[in-house]
Amino acid sequence: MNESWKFLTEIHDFRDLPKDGIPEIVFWGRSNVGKSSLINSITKSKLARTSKTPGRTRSLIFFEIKKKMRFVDFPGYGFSFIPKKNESKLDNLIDQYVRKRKNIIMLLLLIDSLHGIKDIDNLILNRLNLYLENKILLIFTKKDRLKNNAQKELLKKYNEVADKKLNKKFFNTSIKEANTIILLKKFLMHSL
Ligand SMILES: Nc1nc2c(ncn2[C@@H]2O[C@H](COP(=O)(O)OP(=O)(O)OP(=O)(O)O)[C@@H](O)[C@H]2O)c(=O)[nH]1
Ligand SMILES: [Mg+2]
Repeated sequence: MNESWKFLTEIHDFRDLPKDGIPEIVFWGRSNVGKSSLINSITKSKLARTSKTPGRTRSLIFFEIKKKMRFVDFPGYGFSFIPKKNESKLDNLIDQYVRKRKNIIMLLLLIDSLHGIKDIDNLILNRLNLYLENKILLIFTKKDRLKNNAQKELLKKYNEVADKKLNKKFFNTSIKEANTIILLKKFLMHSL
């Protein structure tokens, strides 16, 4: 069931952002980490385009439910096969959005459970902390892919880093494990 989540708009320019106060929750993280898939899981829809090819999403995509809340599907970072000319405009848009957009109530930074927190994630996190420090949540995705105990132990370590070192609330999720999605969804819906 699609609970009346709708595609709202695709933004390439800061000036085109909706001018209202509807709260926005941003999904960000490395290319292919599962941002669009997580949005689809939470909204029980296929609204966000997912792909096996990294770098699929190249603009800010907005979904909305009943004029109450928006999810923003961000382009992934760390994908190096995009022409630089197009990237600087996108970087600029993201930078402006993060710095100036008052509607942001939360930013979910997605981390692949198997790969953990990379240098580029730390770089992004440091910058985000300047503007959105207490609105950032870490989401460790694709936890169904952890097959052995060593991998599961590593996720526990990443969780500990998130909590103790980075001072962030975190969730471990898999689009294949409904309970993990329900837990996160409850938290997001109660944040209004
Ligand atoms: N096993 C597993 N695969 C997942 C999960 N979430 C996403 N995937 C897969 O990971 C791939 C990338 O997912 P996307 O949702 O397109 O990732 P994205 O972060 O939106 O990617 P970009 O838009 O390119 O930055 C797809 O093949 C998904 O099916 C998960 O929880 N478990
Ligand atoms: Mg995507």
